[in-house]
Amino acid sequence: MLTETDRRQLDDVGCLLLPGVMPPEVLAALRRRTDELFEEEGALAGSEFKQEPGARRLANLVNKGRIFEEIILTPRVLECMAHILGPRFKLSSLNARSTEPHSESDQPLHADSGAISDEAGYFVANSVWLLDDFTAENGATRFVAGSHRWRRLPEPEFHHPHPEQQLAIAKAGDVIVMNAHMWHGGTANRTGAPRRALHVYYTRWDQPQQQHQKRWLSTEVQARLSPEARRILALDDPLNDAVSATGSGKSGFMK
Ligand SMILES: O=C(O)CCC(=O)C(=O)O
Repeated sequence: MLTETDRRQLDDVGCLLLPGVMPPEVLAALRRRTDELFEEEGALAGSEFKQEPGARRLANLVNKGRIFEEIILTPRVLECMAHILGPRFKLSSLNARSTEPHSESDQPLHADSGAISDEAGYFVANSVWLLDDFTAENGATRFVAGSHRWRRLPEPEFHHPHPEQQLAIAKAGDVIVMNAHMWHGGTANRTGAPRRALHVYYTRWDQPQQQHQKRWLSTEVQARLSPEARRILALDDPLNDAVSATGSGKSGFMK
């Protein structure tokens, strides 16, 4: 399904817009469940991973609704992940991030998990699922095209604009796939409404999961998962247990 132009864009720019991945009923279900969880979890929302000034977060979402179990297997997104990460990869985490109305500053530019590609290639890739339109005013993700190829990280606390940054302007229901070594970050929301998104984050087979899924998923959820979901979550992979079990799930920079 990926065209040669799409592949080249992922290689050269580092991100690709997939329009209309979420049909209206899926978008509505994801919005509903995300809002319910923000309501239920209140001040604790996101605490399994991290909390962030100016944004509300949720973590460990595969454990928190069947709709999330389904979206981690979206073929168009998995095809992009395989292009970036190679044929063997797994889910690293599924979190939500809602930029708060009238938030004051841009999130620092970063690569996810503070990762620089290694001798085997790229090992982190993210997909940003837009639950609201991303506009120039409401906190669209910024990115620096090609920076995944520079093999270095931006300075810490890079809140200011980068001279080469662009904004990922897109519609609710779209997905933006990113080589997560590419420098990127959220921007300030200058509107009166939240800007909600999910981060469905994958990593190469030999790397730790950001949230060790086997430890974070309830027995009930694990028991009902399809073989395909078990595989993408690396639930039956002893190597994943060895590399992921020691982490707290909170380490690394922003995701
Ligand atoms: O939500 C966004 O616009 C991007 C956020 C991001 O890059 C992060 O939290 O690591």
